[in-house]
Amino acid sequence: MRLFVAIDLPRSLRETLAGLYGSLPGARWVAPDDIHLTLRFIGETRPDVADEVDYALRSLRGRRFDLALQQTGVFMSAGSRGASTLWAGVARSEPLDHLRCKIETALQRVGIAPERRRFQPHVSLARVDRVPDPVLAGWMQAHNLLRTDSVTIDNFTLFSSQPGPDRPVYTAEVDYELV
Ligand code: 3AM
Repeated sequence: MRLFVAIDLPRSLRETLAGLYGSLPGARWVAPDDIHLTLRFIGETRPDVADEVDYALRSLRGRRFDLALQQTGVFMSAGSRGASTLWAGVARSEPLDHLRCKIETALQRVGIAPERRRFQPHVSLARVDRVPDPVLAGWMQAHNLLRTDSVTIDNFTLFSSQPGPDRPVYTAEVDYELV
């Protein structure tokens, strides 16, 4: 199974973000129920290793923290390797980095290969490869000052991802409490 660890955003934040939907013709928006903040992509995992991952994450003692979204940005796709992604940024915070480090350590302890890429906390909002550049630039300018209220994050989640007919299907497998 294909796994990733993420924060399943509280409904209030998802509703704020879903309020943007429809404002950018041609964008393919992430379904509001699927909006999340990825902490660590794990990838294809054997069932026995998935059990170990679950045990490692269960044993981790993480602290709850406040989270706010700010600004928008775009990851441009490299060639044909994927659609450009419009995202909402996450205010960098020590507790978020700390949680991310604890997850990384827990995963490496059960043999998951280290993550070499820099952590760029973001919430993917839409694929925008079909949006003309000037239209996207205008939208970004109008929404660059996006700010959401701060919400308390008191758990994180192990998700599985399966290919669906037109988009991946994300399933929350296990929630882990932050204290
Ligand atoms: O949270 P976002 O949408 O940024 O792009 C995928 C999604 O990120 C990413 O993992 C999240 C849940 O699927 N993802 C998918 N395949 C990946 C890969 N091979 C990947 N991230 C890194 N490497």
